[in-house]
Amino acid sequence: MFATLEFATLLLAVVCQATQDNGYNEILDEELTLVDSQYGSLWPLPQKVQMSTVVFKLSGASFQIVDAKESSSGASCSLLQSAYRRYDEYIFSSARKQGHNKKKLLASAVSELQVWITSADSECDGFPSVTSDESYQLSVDSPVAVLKAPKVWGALRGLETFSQLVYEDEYGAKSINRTEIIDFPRFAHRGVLLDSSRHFLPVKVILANLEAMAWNKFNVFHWHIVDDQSFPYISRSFPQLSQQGAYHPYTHVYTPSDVKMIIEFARLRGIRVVSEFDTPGHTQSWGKGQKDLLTPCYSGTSPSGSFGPVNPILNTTYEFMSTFFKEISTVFPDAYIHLGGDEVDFSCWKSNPDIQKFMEQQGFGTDYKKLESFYIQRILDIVSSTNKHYLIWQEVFDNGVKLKPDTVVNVWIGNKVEEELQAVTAAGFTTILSAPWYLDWISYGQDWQKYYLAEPLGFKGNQQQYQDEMARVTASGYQTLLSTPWYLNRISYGQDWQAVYKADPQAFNGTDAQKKLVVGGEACLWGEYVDGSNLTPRLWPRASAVAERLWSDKDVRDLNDAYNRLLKHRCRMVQRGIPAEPLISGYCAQEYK
Ligand code: CP6
Repeated sequence: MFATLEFATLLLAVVCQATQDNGYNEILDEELTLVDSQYGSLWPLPQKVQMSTVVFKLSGASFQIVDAKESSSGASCSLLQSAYRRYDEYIFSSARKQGHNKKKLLASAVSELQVWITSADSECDGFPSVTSDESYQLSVDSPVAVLKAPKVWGALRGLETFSQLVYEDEYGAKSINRTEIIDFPRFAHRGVLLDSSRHFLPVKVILANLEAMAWNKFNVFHWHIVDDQSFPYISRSFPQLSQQGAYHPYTHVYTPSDVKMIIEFARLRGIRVVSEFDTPGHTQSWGKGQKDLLTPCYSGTSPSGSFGPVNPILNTTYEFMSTFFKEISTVFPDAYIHLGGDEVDFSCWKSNPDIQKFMEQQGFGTDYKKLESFYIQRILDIVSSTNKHYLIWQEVFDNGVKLKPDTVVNVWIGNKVEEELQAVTAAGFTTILSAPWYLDWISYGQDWQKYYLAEPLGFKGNQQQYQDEMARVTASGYQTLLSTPWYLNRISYGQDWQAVYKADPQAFNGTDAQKKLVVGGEACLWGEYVDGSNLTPRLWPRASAVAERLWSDKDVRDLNDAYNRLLKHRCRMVQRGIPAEPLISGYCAQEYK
């Protein structure tokens, strides 16, 4: 009796309002599920694809990937031989070798993929570079498919494409359509930035993501290896840098053999490893193991005990940098080193009387950009003397540092991107774009704080939609339960890959010559909010959108077609063992185990 009465008054109104952006995504979602792509699951889309409706079977247990007889590269090329094994495994996974049709050739089957390196020098034992030829031609026919590429780099890209063409028919038989593909990248520099300083990234996680990069035809791993928070790189010349500056001197470090392994794993997949040692800012962790490297900050007339950017007025600084970058130039084989140069905070330099005196002596007045330029200029000279080229963040260019003509300017600041690209290329510099692709930018920052501070009783403030609803419901005398502010699935809600997909590196006002100077772009996953536990699903398939923008023709922008292919591409990554996050509701034939 009592129970029934009470129950009647206990009607709960659960407030779960949809927001406006939600509605938008629902509409897009509907539109995007209409048709299957004529291009199957190809990602990124090749430059020219002719796919026929004629279907061949891969002849079960006997199908092989082999060197073409005419190929300039043979059994001694371990890069290719290991790629054949990898792709054989991807194509057949476990489904193989139980085939009944062992030697019996099917009437219309593909029995071999012949890989034919056409140039005399296959570059099998070399390192990929910004000028590497990644082009290839793929002809899928019966009884053999042929993959022709001038260099091994194109063969690697073509093997990935071939594996993407294979699908299972309704009986589970591996099938492939007759297809002709001519392919090459739109941009030479297609990078992913990972940050191993804000959080240590286990080697296994880095390798897994290099693997996924190859599936997406990315070719640069921009390794932002050290920063303020930690120094995990073990230096031969200055072991105390990691001993004092790493999160842990033995477990949270990259040994010389770790670094070697990462570089070789990347090379075997046609990926360059471009290391970044960011100075003079972002160097707090360096100061722990290297006395007098950083600028002592002053409060009034005495040192405050805290430190600022690298001290640019001491000879010892340049002696240290000289030894350090000599080491780096031998450890990392790539022709480029990223020297950072971003976000230099002048307040500490300004507070230091020795620096003030130096500024006077040099005639810099109070223009600390001149001091920054003075420092960077000397670092650039040091690095040039090791015969390396360099990349720098855009501030170095913006501040008027004199740069060598081969410098690559990395544009990252999100406003006035077009103006910046215009200015950099007008000055004749090569540039790569990162600004639209900060994949760490979710609802940026520590969004738990927003959830934590949202107040169920705060509806008098009337600041948010749900607060009106709460006021209305409670005014009618009902109890309520609030869910709106705590939708933990809302990141930047919906399919944020679409905005990423649309951004174009060459969409600025400039001559054709200027546009040629844009050599590519990078997807950046800064490390503040990611470590080994969430890096991979946060990166994929969102970085895949960047991959297609940088590889495929500029007119490949159809979101419907992209959506259909990306769904399958994402399921393929899941099937190959990468926990790529879903785009939206749906399922994969084989879920992640
Ligand atoms: N670390 C370093 C960072 C960033 C940069 N450099 C950064 C700045 C702003 C955003 C994201 C990342 N975390 N060394 C700038 C290139 Cl939004």
